[in-house]
This record gives sequence, structure tokens and C-alpha cells, in this order.
Amino acid sequence: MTASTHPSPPAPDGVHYRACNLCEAICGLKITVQGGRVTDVRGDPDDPLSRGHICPKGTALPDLHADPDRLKTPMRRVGDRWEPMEWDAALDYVAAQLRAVREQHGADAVATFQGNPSVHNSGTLLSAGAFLKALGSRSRYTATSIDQLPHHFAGAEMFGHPLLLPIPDVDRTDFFLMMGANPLASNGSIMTAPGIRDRLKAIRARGGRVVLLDPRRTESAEYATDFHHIRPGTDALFLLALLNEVFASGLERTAHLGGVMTGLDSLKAAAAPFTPEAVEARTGVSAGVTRELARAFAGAPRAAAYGRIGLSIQEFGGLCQWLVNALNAVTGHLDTVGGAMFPAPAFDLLAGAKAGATHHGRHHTRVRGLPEFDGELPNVALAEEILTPGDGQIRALITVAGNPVLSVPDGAALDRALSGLDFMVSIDPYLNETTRHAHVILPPAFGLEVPHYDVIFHHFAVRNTARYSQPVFPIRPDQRFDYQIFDGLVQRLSGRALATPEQRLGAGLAHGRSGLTLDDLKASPHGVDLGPLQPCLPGRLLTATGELHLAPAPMLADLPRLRATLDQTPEPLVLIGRRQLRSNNSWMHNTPRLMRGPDRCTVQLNPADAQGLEHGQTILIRSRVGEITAPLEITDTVMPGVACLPHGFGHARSGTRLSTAAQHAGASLNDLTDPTRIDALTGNAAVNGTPITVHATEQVGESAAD
Ligand SMILES: Nc1nc2c(c(=O)[nH]1)N[C@H]1C(S)=C(S)[C@@H](COP(=O)(O)OP(=O)(O)OC[C@H]3O[C@@H](n4cnc5c(=O)[nH]c(N)nc54)[C@H](O)[C@@H]3O)O[C@H]1N2
Ligand SMILES: Nc1nc2c(c(=O)[nH]1)N[C@H]1C(S)=C(S)[C@@H](COP(=O)(O)OP(=O)(O)OC[C@H]3O[C@@H](n4cnc5c(=O)[nH]c(N)nc54)[C@H](O)[C@@H]3O)O[C@H]1N2
Ligand code: SF4
Ligand SMILES: [Mo]
Repeated sequence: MTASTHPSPPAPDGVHYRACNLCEAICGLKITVQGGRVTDVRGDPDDPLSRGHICPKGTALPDLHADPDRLKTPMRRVGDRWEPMEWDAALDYVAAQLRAVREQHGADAVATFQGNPSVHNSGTLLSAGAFLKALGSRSRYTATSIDQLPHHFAGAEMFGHPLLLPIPDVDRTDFFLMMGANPLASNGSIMTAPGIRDRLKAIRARGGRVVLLDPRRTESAEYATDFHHIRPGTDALFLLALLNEVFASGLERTAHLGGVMTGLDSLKAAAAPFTPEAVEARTGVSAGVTRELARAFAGAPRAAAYGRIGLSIQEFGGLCQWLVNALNAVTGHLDTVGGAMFPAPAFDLLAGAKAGATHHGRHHTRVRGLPEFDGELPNVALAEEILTPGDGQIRALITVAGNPVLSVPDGAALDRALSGLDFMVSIDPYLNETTRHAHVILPPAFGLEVPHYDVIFHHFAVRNTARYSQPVFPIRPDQRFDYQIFDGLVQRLSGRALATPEQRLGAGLAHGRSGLTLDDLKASPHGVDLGPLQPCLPGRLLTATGELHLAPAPMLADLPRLRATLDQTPEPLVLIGRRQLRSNNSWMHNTPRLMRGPDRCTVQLNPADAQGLEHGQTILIRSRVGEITAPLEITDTVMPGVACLPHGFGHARSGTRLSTAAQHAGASLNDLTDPTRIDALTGNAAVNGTPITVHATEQVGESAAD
């Protein structure tokens, strides 16, 4: 089945240092190679950011290199068989197919889906823009709209740029208010803070408070001083109640940014109806707790509020991220030491950015009229845009480092949609639930084989550092990097050649203010420390007026939608997701060392919701969209009315080549989530809070009748 006759070349013996690019923590690694093979991976104690931290996924990096299921040469599907291709022939074929669809049906008929690892790979990240330009299609989808789109939306509206996201200065704060994040499992997100456990412990050791609100008492709760259950999707109400109490008690502190902040009066008016008492029945957080937290947060000299994916992939994601920023701003905790601050990365994507340039709603999806944001369309619309006939229907798809069949709502519908495309190509090292639909798979060299500089996550890091990584393994002459695949396609589509990632990095560093060059970074294999975060406002603001908008008009206009929920009867049982330390979204389940131990794809229910069901039994979970089965775990870590299931499983689909993952198949959470549930303000998917019912599997026949 593989075309190659070349063996994989061995790595040079010795100790290699590089950063892990699997998640946002960018841990420095110390990798020992003996006899051409990796014999040891541990954290690099000399990395100024990660200081020796590593997680089990970092240890598993060499497994990806050695995985026998991994594809290394292009593959073309012929019926239900896969045949190897030479690179030039594969690229010629793909370019010709894309051109044919474009000529027949227009540029927008060719869609792209870029998944999560494409932002963790400087090769894809620095080349994708040119590729998208060569395609000229507006049908652009990424994982952003099932993730952090509300953060970008709030950043653009309040500070003038989607990448202006305030990051909690955890190493200097004394009051860390954390909502909808579980950094002990995720290793931190929009908060690059490797070794977060020690950083949280340090807050407590210096007498500070770590406050966590989540519908599930998570691993992170063990490191909190205060934990409160909160009902899914009600955080915006809680945040407004905090603001209400801050204003009612006269605790606002706006002197620091007073000159540039606009909209304070509108924000006060917006918060006025949402007293702690008015929202407590809905949020599940008592008015007393809310008042105490508001006062303590506002009164703390160094405090930072932070809300992550639990506040984004819900129906009020845009409001939540706005209100987190607003709370920091009006309590004097924005752009101050120990508060929420803006990093200054060496490669600064904001350098030279034009003020007021972010756009929203310039065009819309064809079927449902959902708005683009910054050139991207909401991925909840992808399946319907493929399935609905008519002018502008998507006929061809390019996936890059994404597995949307498992990662977007109603994955089963997308699964069906993909099988009907005229042409699909996947740039991906695995034959998985999504790429099995491709006509051609172009597998890149990746992981320990690629050079790396983290272009994105230094923008979100709790300390300014920079690190360039050399590859550990050389690649075979018949392998290609992601950027070479893009380059090959761009040359064939537009006749232009791409700059290499090294050239782009060099130019990017020259644009930034650190003074560092790529050669400096190459000479510093442990990374370079650029120091703690520094206040930078108003200079870094990029709004058209140069002001910081506390009460952007789109946010105010969305408030009635939130207020209406106070009069609605809550759903009796809703589903939320769960991340696990040894998973990485939908992939890395093919690594035996990460899959050891008991079944992880379990559904958790509070005892109050598990009447008549038994711990360990397989139950049926049903939503408007679909049904799955999963083993039941009865636990009071989840609050009553909430069920919890990890995402990224569901590896039983046929036609994949994932031998280990298939043995731990589990079910896909996104076979239950509903693409019609969105954050209407931003278009982000609202996968958390999906209404469900649960049934004993032997009762399925009966309950199906009601
Ligand atoms: N219900 C629910 N759904 C969710 C979430 C949730 O919390 N709940 N989380 C969402 C979030 S935050 C995200 S980011 C998405 C993630 O979902 P996706 O963006 O679809 O990403 P992954 O599932 O991680 O799939 C990664 C793919 O990239 C491939 N890959 C890995 N490394 C490379 C590389 O270097 N180059 C290339 N070309 N390919 C590579 C892998 O083989 C795999 O096919 O899922 C989202 N879906
Ligand atoms: N090990 C591991 N690490 C990862 C990933 C992975 O799959 N595995 N994925 C990476 C990616 S792509 C991302 S985006 C980040 C995400 O990083 P985090 O945001 O830290 O991710 P989660 O662990 O999903 O934490 C979200 C928390 O929100 C809670 N929650 C759900 N709904 C609500 C709600 O309505 N309100 C509140 N207050 N909380 C709610 C959930 O119970 C959960 O504890 O993690 C990254 N790191
Ligand atoms: S925490 Fe993230 S960056 Fe660090 S070793 Fe684990 S996967 Fe890699
Ligand atoms: Mo994500």
C-alpha cells in the first residue's frame, strides 16, 4: 500500500532540544536519541517559559513518528482501495481537479476547512494565506468557529484587533477568577502557561485566591480556593451580576485607562437589570456568593478574570468574552501587573496592522445567512452548504489538519455531505473519519520532523519568550512538509512560488520589536526570555478611534436575547464536553501509550439524573440530532441537570486506518450536538448546553415510542 522504497532515516544520536507543538503550552523538550531512535523525552528545565514541564502527550511525540498507520506518500482513492501516487503526479491531479470545479461552478464552490493543528505548525500557518489567496474562494471554514471566535470578536470590538486578547498574568496575580476552563487537563488555552499546576499553587502560596466556576468540579478545582457549580450557558448573566455589584457598590476603578475607555455609562446601564438576585435561580450561583466575589475581585490589588472555551462554545459566547474583558477593565485589572495583559511577541502579527481593519458580516453563508468574521464563515454551516443544491453550492473541499466529521456539530450530517462531493483532498498524515472521504490524501512530514516557531501562541503567553526548534528526524526524499504541499499547489494554481517558513520567520522577527533574528534563536536552543508582560495601552489599541470600547453596539444589541432566558424554563438535562490530559481533540488516539487504562469515553451524570440507571451500564443518549451509546459514570462532580462526555471519540466508522484508536472507539459527542444551536452574535457553534435525554439501553424500544 505504501509507494515508498526509502526507509525512514534515523535521527542523529545525542540530545536534541525543541518545543512541543501539540498544544498551546509550547513546552520545551529535551529529547535523547540513541541508535537513531528516541530513547527519552523529558521537559527542558532551561526553557524560560515551561521550566521543565511536560505532559504525557509530549512524551508520546516519537510515537507519531513511528506510527505504522501514518501515511507518508500521497494516496488516491480508487473505489474502496487506496493507491499510492508520486508527489508531482498527485499535486498535478489535485490542482487540475480544483481548477475544474472552480471553472465549472465558480471559486466559492471550492471550500477549505483548516483544523486545529494548522495553528500549531509554522509551515501551515505561514503558507495557508497564500494558498487561500490562490484559491480565491470565500468558502473558508476553520476550527475557530467551534472554539475561540467569541474571543476574537470581543477583541476586535473592544480593542480593535482579533488577536488583542487579554491574558491573565497568572504569575503575578493574587486573585484569579477562572470560568469555563480546565487548564489541568488542557494545559491552558488562550493562556499559554505550561506547568499551570505550579503557577496556581504559587498563587495560593502567596495568600491569593483561585476561584473557579464550572458545571463540573474538574481537575482544576483541586487547585482552586473556591469552586462553584454554574449552569451551562448562564455565565453572561453571572458576569453581568458581578458588574452590577461592582457598580452598585461604587467599586469601579477606571483612572488607569479612564482617558481612553468609552462606553462606561452604557455598560452601567446594561448591567443595571442584572442584580445578583435576579440571576441566581438561573445560574445556580447564590446572590451572596456573587456579591462577595465581585467585591473581593474589585478590591484585590492584583486580580485577573479569565474565561475560556466553556464560555465560548455556548449560546452567549460573544457576550461572555466581552463581559470578562469589561470586568477586568472597570476594576482596574486590565493592562496592569497581575491583571489581564497583552503579550509582546517577538514575531508580532500586529506589527504594521491597520487600525479598524477587522471586518464582520461582509458576506454571509448562502443557506442560513450566517455572517463571516475576518474572512471566515461559521463551520456550523459547512454541511448544509455542501448538501443544499443551487448557485454557490460547495462542490469541492480541501481539509488541512482537521477532522470535522468528529469535531463539528452534527458530524454525521457532515459525514454524509462529504461522501457526495465532486472532489475532496486532505492534507493530513492520517486516514481518519474525515480523510476517508477524500479522493486524494496528501500526507505531510510533521511532528519531530519539522522545524518550528510558534507564531500564534506567543501572542497569548503569560511571559514573553521566543524559541525556534530544529527538527529531530530528517525526512525521506519522498516526503514533503505542509508548506511544500501548499507551495506545490499554489505554483500550479497561480504560477507563484511561496516564501519558505524560514524566510517568513526572518521577516516577521525583523518587523517585531525584540531585535531578535532567526540566527539568534537558532543559537539559543532553550529559547530566549524576553521578560514578564508589560503594560502597553493605549499604544497597542487598534480601534479606528484609538479608544477602548467598553460597550460595543453589537454586544448591547445582543443583550435582550440573554435577558429573555431569565423567563424561560431551563432544559431538564443538557450535555457539555470534557477534555482529557491524554487526548488531543480527535487525534492522538492511535498512540498505544496514551490509550492505556480504562475506557475514557464515558458519560457522566449526577446521581439525581441517574435514577434507575446503574454506574457502568451502557446508556443511550439522545438529542434532536442523533443518538449514541456510552458507558455511564455516576458522579456528583457534574451538577444536577448536566451530562458530560469527551469530544473527539467515535472511531468505529469504517474505512479508516487507525488500528489503536479503533480499539478505543467510543462515541462522538458531535453526533449529538446541533448545528442550529449557535451564538447568534458571533456565529460560533454552541455545542455545550445541548438538550438531551438519557435511557437505559434495554428501555430504548419503550422510550422511542414516547
Ligand atoms: N463538542 C465539542 N466539539 C469540539 C470541541 C469541544 O470542546 N466540544 N472542541 C473544538 C475545538 S476547540 C477544536 S480546536 C476542534 C478541533 O478539531 P479539528 O480542528 O478538526 O482538529 P483535530 O480533531 O485535532 O484533528 C486534527 C487533524 O490534523 C491532523 N494533523 C495533526 N498534525 C498535523 C500537521 O502537522 N499537519 C497536517 N496537515 N495535519 C496534521 C490529524 O491527523 C487530524 O486529522 O474541535 C472542536 N470540537
Ligand atoms: N489534553 C488536551 N489538551 C488540550 C486539548 C485536548 O483535546 N486535550 N484541546 C486543546 C484545544 S483545541 C483547546 S481549544 C483548549 C481548551 O482549553 P480549556 O478551555 O481549558 O478546555 P476544557 O478542558 O474543555 O475546559 C472547558 C471547561 O468549561 C466547562 N464548561 C462547559 N460548559 C460551560 C459553561 O457553560 N460555563 C462554564 N463556566 N463552564 C463550562 C467544562 O466543564 C470544562 O471544564 O485545550 C487545548 N488543550
Ligand atoms: S502540555 Fe502541550 S506542549 Fe506541553 S508537552 Fe504536553 S502537549 Fe506538548
Ligand atoms: Mo481548540
